[in-house]
Amino acid sequence: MITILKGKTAEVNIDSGGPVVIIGECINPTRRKKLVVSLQEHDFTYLLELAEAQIRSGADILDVNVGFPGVDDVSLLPEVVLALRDQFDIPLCIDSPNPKAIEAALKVAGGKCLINSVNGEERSLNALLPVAKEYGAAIIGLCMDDDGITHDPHKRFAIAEKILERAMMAGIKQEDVIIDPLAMAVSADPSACLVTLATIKLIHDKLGLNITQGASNISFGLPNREVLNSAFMVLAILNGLTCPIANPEKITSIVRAADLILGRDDYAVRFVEHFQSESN
Ligand code: THG
Repeated sequence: MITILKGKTAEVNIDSGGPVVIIGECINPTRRKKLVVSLQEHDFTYLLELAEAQIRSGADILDVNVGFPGVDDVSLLPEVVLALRDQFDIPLCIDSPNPKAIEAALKVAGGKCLINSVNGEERSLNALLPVAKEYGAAIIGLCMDDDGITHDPHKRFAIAEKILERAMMAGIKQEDVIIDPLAMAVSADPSACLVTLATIKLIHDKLGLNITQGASNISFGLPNREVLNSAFMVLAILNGLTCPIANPEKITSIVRAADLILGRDDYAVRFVEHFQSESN
């Protein structure tokens, strides 16, 4: 299954049998005070620096989230999208809990964006599927619904199936549905990672869809988070994760290694290139 996303002219293929595609997470005010302050002042210099640094480190797509307390995201999200569009030809992943902000951003974005995110709740499906169809966007579907988050992989899978079915009924192609199985903190629940890995495998094997997931959720509250995130990342890739949302500065090396090991990097071209460009 191939999901095609577009920037202004550039295309990125997320291929469920191909190399991993990295969605850069850093345009997100969580724990980035400097981004909040600069966005409040409508100064996009730091935002553009974050974009540039992530692209240099291996991001194929940029997640764009401007959520902070008091923000008017219906006006700010499209402004930020335009500033990024002006400077970079990279597909965007529009990340907001507010469907109105997502729609406002898609209106100005052009290309083919990814909506982050839809979930199995009726309210979410009804608000966002028509918007995705109208603007030709792909969607990320989170495996949660009106009953919350389940710890049964088969139930998470059933939610993924429901999102896919409803998306197709709304006229969205199946390759434009990417599933996020949800990853919870392993410090709070010893089986949290196993549930996610089992869900990934079910979705990969039975639906063949592309799969995304935040890289750092599992390690909340623990030391050496990067080691844990990396170990989980390679296991998730083996099970069918194809487009993680992560910090490219921290994740690209392990992703290139996993692709090489899994036979998705002929003659180690991308692996070698990555470490050559890192040492420059
Ligand atoms: N699924 C989907 N979308 C998501 C998430 C997900 N969007 C938001 C989030 N999770 C992914 N994005 C971020 C953005 C920033 C940070 C973490 C996740 C962050 N983290 C710490 C920091 O920088 O201090 C540490 C991260 C790091 O090691 O760099 O800022 O799960 N669909």
